[in-house]
Parts: sequence; C-alpha cells; structure tokens
Amino acid sequence: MFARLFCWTVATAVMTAPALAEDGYDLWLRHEKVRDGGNLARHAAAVVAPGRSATALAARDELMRGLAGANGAAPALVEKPMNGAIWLATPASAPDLPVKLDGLGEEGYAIRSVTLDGQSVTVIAANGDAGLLYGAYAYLRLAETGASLDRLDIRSAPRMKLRLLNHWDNLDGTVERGYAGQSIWDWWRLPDWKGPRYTDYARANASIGINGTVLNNVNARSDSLTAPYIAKAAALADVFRPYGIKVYLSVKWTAPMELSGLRTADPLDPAVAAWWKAKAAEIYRAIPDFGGFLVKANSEGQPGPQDYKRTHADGANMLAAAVKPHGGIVMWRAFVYAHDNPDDRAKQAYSDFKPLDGQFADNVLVQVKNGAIDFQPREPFHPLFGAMPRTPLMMEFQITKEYLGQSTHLTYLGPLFEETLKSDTFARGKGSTVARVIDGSLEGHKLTGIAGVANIGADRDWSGSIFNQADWYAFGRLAWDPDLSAEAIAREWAAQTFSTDAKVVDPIVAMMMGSREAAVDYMTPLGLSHVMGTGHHYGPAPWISELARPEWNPVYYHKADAQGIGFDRTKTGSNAIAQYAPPVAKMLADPKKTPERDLLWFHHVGWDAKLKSGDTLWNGLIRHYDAGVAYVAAMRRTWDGLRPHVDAERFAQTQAFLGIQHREAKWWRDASIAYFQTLSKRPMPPGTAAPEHDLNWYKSLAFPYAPGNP
Ligand code: BDP
Repeated sequence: MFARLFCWTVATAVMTAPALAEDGYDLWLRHEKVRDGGNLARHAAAVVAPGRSATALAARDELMRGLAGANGAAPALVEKPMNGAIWLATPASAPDLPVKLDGLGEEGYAIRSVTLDGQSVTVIAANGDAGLLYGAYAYLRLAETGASLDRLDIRSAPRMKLRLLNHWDNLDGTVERGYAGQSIWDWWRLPDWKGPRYTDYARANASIGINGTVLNNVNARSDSLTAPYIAKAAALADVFRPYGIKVYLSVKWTAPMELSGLRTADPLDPAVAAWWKAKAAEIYRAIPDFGGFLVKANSEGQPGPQDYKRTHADGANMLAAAVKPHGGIVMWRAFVYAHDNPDDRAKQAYSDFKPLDGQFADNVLVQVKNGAIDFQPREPFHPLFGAMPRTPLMMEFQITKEYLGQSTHLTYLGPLFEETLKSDTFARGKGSTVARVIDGSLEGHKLTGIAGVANIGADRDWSGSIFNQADWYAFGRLAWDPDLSAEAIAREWAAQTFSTDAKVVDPIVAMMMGSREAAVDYMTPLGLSHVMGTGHHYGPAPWISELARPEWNPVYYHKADAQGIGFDRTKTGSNAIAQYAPPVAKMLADPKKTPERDLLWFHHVGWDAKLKSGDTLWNGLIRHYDAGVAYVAAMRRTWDGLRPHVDAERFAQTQAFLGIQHREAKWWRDASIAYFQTLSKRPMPPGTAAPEHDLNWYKSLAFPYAPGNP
C-alpha cells in the first residue's frame, strides 16, 4: 500500500521570496500555518497526483506548496491513495476514481471524503486538468479558512465560461487608470526575460478561477499586432498556459491602415477582412490557444466601423470570422457615446446596440459595463442587460478604482459587484437577474463571460494597497459563482490574508462591508454621479461646466439649479427609464417608488422634497455626506484596535491610507456642499459643520501629476 516517496523540495514550493516579510506580495496565498487541532494533518499528510500534464503538475505543486505552509510540514508525495491522503486526479490519470464528474465540464471539480479499503482519502477530481487546479485551490481555501475537512462532498463548476481580466496597460509601461505603479508587463525585455512575477500572477489568478487576460489597453495601439509584440504576448501565454489562462489582445480598428497601408478599415472591404484573417493566422501560429480580440470602437475618439457607415455588428462579425477557424472569440464593447449625439449619454449604448440584437456572429460577445455611464460609485444596472436576448452579453466591472478613491481608499467592491449581479432586469419576469443574463441561463447562451478591469501593477503588493487585493479576489470568486455573497467572500479573503481569528476577521469584514456605501455617501450620495475632477478623476469638482463636450461636464450629470438637483430620466426628461423592462420602468417613473439610493440618477428633485427619513433633500444630502465621513473615522478606530493582531508593515500601510481617505472624504463632502449650497441657498442643517473652506479654495486645487491619467 505504501508507495515510494517522491523527493519534494520545499524550496521550489515557496513563492518568490518577498523583499519584506509582509509586504503584501503573497496576496491571499500566504499559506500561513493553520491552527486547526490537527484537522489538516489528519487529512492531508500525503498527496497522490498521477497527472503529468503541465497543468496537472501545476495543480500538484500548488497543493503541495499550500499544504506545506498551512500544515507546517510538506506532505509526502505518494503513488497510491493511503490513509490521510489527498488523491488529485482526472479519470484520464486515474480510471478508478470513486467520484462522479458529470455536469462539471472541463473546469469544474469535485472534492469528496471517501473510504477506500478502510482508509480515509480525500478525492479532488475533475474532468480536465484545469479543474484539478481549481479543486486544489478550493481545498486550500477550505483548510485555510477553518472549514472542517472531515466529510467533504463538494461539486463546483464555473457559471461563466470566460472569466477575464482586462489590463488597461500601455506599451510604454504606463497603466490607464492604474494606481498600483507601472505595468507588470515588461514589454521591453519580453520575450527573452520572463520574470517570476508572471508565474505568480498566473497562480494568483488561477487560485480564484480567472482563466483569461487581455494584455493591453482598450485604447489600443496597433503596435500590439506587430510581429515583435506578438512574440512578447506569446511568451506570456507560455507562462500562463499551465495555469489555465489564455491571453487576448485589444485591437485598434485602423490597424490594417496603420500597419500595412490599407486605404480603408471598412469591415465590408474584402482587403480589410483578408488582412485580419492573415493577422489572426499569424497570431495563432505563435499562440495556438490565443483567446481572441477585445474591441473599443467608435467610442471616445477611437475609430470603428461607424466611420464607414457600418454597424458595430458588421465590425464584430468581420473580426469574428477571422478568429473563428482557430476557435477564437471577439468581445465587442458597448461603451459608446458620441459628442455629436445630443441624447442623454446614459441612453446611447442601448440605442446603438439594441437594434443589433440577433445580428452578431456566434463567437461574439457584447461587453457591457455594469452601468450606463462609467463605473461610478453607484450606478443602476445597465439597461442593455436583459434587452438583447439573442446576444451573449459579457459583464465589464472595473476593479481598479478610478472613481472609488483610486489606490488609497478602503472601498471594498464586493457589494458593488453583488448589487449589480443581483439586480432584477425583469426581462423574463421576476428573477431575471443580471447574473442570469450573463451566465447565459436566462436565454440559453453557451458562450458567457465576465471581465474586470485589472487593478494590478508593479507595486510589491500588486494592487496599490492590501485592501485593494480584496477587489481582485472578489471579482474572481464572483466570476466563478455570481451567487456568492460579498460578505462570505470578504470573510474568506480576510482569513487567508490576515488570520482566521474572529477577533481579526470580524472587524475587518465589518469595515469592508460598509466601505463602498460610505464612499457613495461622501462622494455621490442619493444617485448623484460623475462629479469628479476632469481628466485624472481624482477628487470632487461638481462645478465644472466649460469643457467642450457637454457630457464631460459634471453639471451635465447633477443638473443642480435653484429648484433642486438630479437628472430627469423620466418622460418629462430624457426618458432613459423606457429602456428598462416595463415593471422596472414603471417603478422608476415615480420618484416615490424609485429606490432612494438611485433617486437623483432618475429624477430632478426639489431641495425641499421630503426623503424617507423625513429630512428635506438638502438636509438629507448633507446627512449622507456626513455619514460617509463618519464611517471612515470609524474604520480608523477599528483598524487602530487591530494593531496587536496585524503585522507592522501591513498595519502601517492601512493606517496611513485610512488617514488619507478620511482627509479626502471630508474634502469630497466639503467641496460638494460648498458648491451645491451656492445653488440651493439653504442653510446647513442644525448640528452639522459648514465646509472648512470657501468654494474658491476647492476650485483652486490642481493635480497635474495625479496617476492613471492617460
Ligand atoms: C473610462 C476611463 C477611460 C477609459 C474608458 C473606457 O476614464 O480612461 O478609456 O472608460 O472604458 O472609465 O474605454
């Protein structure tokens, strides 16, 4: 029974040594020794892992590495299942696996405690090797979050087929809307130098189920499609492949003109189609499992098929035909609005795309941002969700916090993601949630996906702060299972990142869970949006009114005047509400029935109108601003109380950042009030503080070097 022991060197199992003990490099994969009364030692003293593919070996190594850390000793690597062993296998590598795998697809996994010849064994099984990887990580997650490992019977398969990061990384090393340093892609030294960080990136993504990455900015340069850059992308693809991760590229519509001197980029021109076919073939020669293209076209100055009087579907289908023979897909973004279109910006994507439903090729997904404007602290769900039943819609969330405090604010995005995914579109009656639109179950789509704009950079801690790592983590977990709760995910993350001790996890999770709402309160309460500074989008500037394009100006969005504030999107205004299914539209037509959190998104409301609290709108606004600031003050106190339980380095970073957040929350509040008061002409409600400075002081602030600004 006892098999030959394989030699296992722990050295190969340790993640690239961090420069400092707890600088955040290890993310949620710290694999600290668990205090579980021997739970893990009993169940994971040995590992049987017969698979020999690169992915099966990666799964084995990750499991060994994790167990070595969590259990404090490397498990034995054995050839046959034995008492207290984990058996990590697919039916191909172990035909006698005692677990049913039907319905789990290639990426799903089963984890089961079984008894074999009187020996208790934990089976981690999957149809495909990627499933083994996900199963191995799932097992470690259970062990490291304190779950019992005695009687496991888990089956899990991803609800979304494509679970992608979108990097807005430029070839010069900058990252559009990146707040975690320079790009992690060292384009210049690729393909020769493939630093260890790429492997750790892949491991981190695989651990949360992410299976694809778009390497370059949606505002793409055509250079990405030249031979040298294809070779660089291929080098990255080689590193990522064992971890189940495919690479994709953003493409610039006019690449055939820029790179090969074609006279047009008209998608219906045969020469253009032939160019893309040849380009696709060239890419697939270098990257046989290349995922496909992401396209931003006819949006914010980017060229596109509309320049040739063709539709988005014409453009998407031409590219789709080029990658189709190779099994590739096209993700066509619906983030479009035009300066010469006087209609409400929130309506334009729907107006452009809804009529195209049913016209897209079967390897095209339309990628839609969670809301109709642009990743604001809160947006109602995008009206396209549920409105294009014959087209697979892919969700685009923003993990990087362009509008939510950038790198320093602790604003956990789990609740934002969850709120959108659980929103009911009523497209096919009650229960037609956004999650069911994008996971394909509502309309029976097989091609499904979700993308998150990455918050990853070259900073040691990857994401610009320890707490921003939780947003990356939450995105991956929800991409796998959009029904998970943001709170459960925060618990998992905190347990793996800090400690399983309830004294640590409980207060950290409590801080996280209210933090996004606090940011909404101090930035854009009650449905306000897009009131940030121009260009860098850092800090408040609701007074801006003179930019060339109307929809670049905050005043366009809040429409504050002497009477009140808010954007009338009902029949008397832009009638954007008509883009929602009738039950939703009906609710939104009435300010009294509109959820108060979205009130000013849909209605222009008088300063003295009564809120549910009994306050007037003006007083209520101020109470929201104050609540947001007070929440940050409370987070600072909670965090200070955690000093004995958190290592000095991560404690200090978070403490300093909470200090910045507190100062900036007050700034948001004060600047917003100072400006809106010039219109409302209402006094501060009793017991509230007047803004610290006058409006001109706030207007005079300038931030020429704010990061992330293209
Ligand atoms: C906005 C960003 C801009 C992006 C654009 C997009 O400000 O930098 O290029 O979205 O998604 O949020 O294309």
